[in-house]
Amino acid sequence: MKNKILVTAALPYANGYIHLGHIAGAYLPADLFVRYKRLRDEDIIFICGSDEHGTAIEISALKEKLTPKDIIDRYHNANKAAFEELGISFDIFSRTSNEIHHKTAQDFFMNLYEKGLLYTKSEKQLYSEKDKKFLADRFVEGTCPICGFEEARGDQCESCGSNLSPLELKNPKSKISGDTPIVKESTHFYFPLEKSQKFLEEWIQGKTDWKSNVKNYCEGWFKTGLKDRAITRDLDWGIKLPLEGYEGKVIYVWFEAPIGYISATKELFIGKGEPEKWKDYWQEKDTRLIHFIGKDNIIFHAIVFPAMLEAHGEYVLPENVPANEFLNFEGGKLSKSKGHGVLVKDAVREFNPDVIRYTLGSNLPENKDSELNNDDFKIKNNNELAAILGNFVNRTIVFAKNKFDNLVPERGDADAGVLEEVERLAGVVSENYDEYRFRDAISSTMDIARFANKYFNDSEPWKIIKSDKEKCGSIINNCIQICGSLAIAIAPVMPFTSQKILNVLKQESSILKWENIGKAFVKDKTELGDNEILFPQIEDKPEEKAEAEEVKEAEDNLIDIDYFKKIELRTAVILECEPVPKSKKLLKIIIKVGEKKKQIVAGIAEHYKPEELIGKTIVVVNNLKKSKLMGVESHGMLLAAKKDGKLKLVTPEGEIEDGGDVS
Ligand code: B3M
Ligand code: ZN
Repeated sequence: MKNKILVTAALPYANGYIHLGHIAGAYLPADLFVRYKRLRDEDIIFICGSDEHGTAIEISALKEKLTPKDIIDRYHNANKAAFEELGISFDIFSRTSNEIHHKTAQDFFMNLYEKGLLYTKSEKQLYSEKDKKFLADRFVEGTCPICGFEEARGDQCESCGSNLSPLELKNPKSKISGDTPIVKESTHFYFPLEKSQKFLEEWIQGKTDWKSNVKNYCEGWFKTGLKDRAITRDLDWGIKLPLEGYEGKVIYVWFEAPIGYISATKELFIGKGEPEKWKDYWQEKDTRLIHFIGKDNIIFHAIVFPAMLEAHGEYVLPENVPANEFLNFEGGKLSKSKGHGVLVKDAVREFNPDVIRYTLGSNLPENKDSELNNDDFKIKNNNELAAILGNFVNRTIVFAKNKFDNLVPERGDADAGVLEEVERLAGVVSENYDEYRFRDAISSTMDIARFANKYFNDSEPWKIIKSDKEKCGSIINNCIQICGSLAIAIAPVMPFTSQKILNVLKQESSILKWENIGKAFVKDKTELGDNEILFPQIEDKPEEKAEAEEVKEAEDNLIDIDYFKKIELRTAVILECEPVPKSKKLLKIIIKVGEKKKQIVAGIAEHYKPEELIGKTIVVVNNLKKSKLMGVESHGMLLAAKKDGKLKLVTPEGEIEDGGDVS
């Protein structure tokens, strides 16, 4: 039996809209991993939800003159919808305001309390007489004692990333009223993190497969020495302490939020009618618990929560915490708390969700911060998705439609090794997914499409069809099978496109199993569905286009129509053609332009054989001054189009006599 896999992605605060930085930090890598593992038939669940307590929520409510409940409802629903539109496939997206979570978190707290692991301590806290309350965490702002940033929050400095306590801030001010707080004593419960250090250090040392950014970060904490942490706060909004005599206190948000992963798992299985089954995932010791997070949450997921789970004793500890760094957008940090960034809800209106997933996935900040520009979506769509993947699927389907009556041609036995190669390439993709290298997983996925295009080009079915239709059918069958394999291989990163390919191939979703990659599962004579351009070109927006054109005009030295009219373009028919002696590139060509015969020399010998050209109608510049190329006279110039080193003659569509005016 395979081990169960329990994947969590950080619970986003329900006080703002999810942006692309969050997606690149935690949700997309988690979704890639989960979707890949599902294709491998693993027993895996994917847990997330909104983090709905803490001062972050209360502050947003104050700012907007709403209640915390208004705030969390608005953002929970909006974020849930945005995740769905982007194809982030949680098994559940729960919320920490649910009763089941309050109960689970209180039970967890009581478990530690009853074991005598927690202790109380009276401590100095900031208190605002004007606001009549203790100013916990984000209720205070002031100057960071480490880097001098003037808007550091009471819990953390956004500028240098240091974790802080309100008392450490210089010039503290209330976020509510701007009042300068006084210092007053308050009693809180503490979790003995200092005692856990030895255990945690040894435990993390054994994690040889953790990413170095995560391990280094933890080691930094161990060097400074872990300190006990207060796990209660003087606040109204939050999970009440389940103990008499502590009214007005709630459980600290960072203590209860990770427990939200457990509560959400319970809720998931209650919904499935198996209320005890959550235990199989949290309490079976072979479960692989994996937390996907951004780097600012490492301390809580790699140190504090494991220490809590260890202290509780009945839970598995994370096998891995593959945290990502930050994604910068157009040179600036994407940060929800400063209200700057690209929101998922807006991005999905503008771009195909798979294009967003692919573009972000190719730029994941896996080992260091990464950079994204708005143009990247267009560039990735046009230059990679459309040019490589979309192109291959399209040319295959169009060929089958036009030449094989829209049916999958018979399999035959041409090029038996191609599907094996596809399978081998998919093996590389697998390794990357298994080892949390998602950027590599995505680029190695594209290698399959690159290979597919090369196969199409090299086998030249458009030529073979003239001499051997059966063999051509066999080649196209291979290409169709590769389309099928691609639908599976791209499914983790581009689930919507995967489905579109399956629709054209008339395949059920049950075919989506990794083991089917490289198999010929599309049956002969299957009638193909409607072809759809998978990745339409993304054009510049009108204003960008106008700007680009202006720039181009200045650069290009544009000509006016009269200038163009001086060039006499005519149709001509090729009568004779031969290589120019000692030249690799030049052909000597005799053409007829209406009544006149003339000789031209053209540099197309590497692209056309002389005999292929005879009889072709082409377009020539008819009024070019005479020139000599390798000693041979030329009285004109033919037109040809060039792309990626390939050259094709410009020819008029349909029948037209030589000597015709081209304008
Ligand atoms: N809500 C922090 C954040 O949104 C926090 C994560 C909780 S994970 C248990 O970045
Ligand atoms: Zn700082």
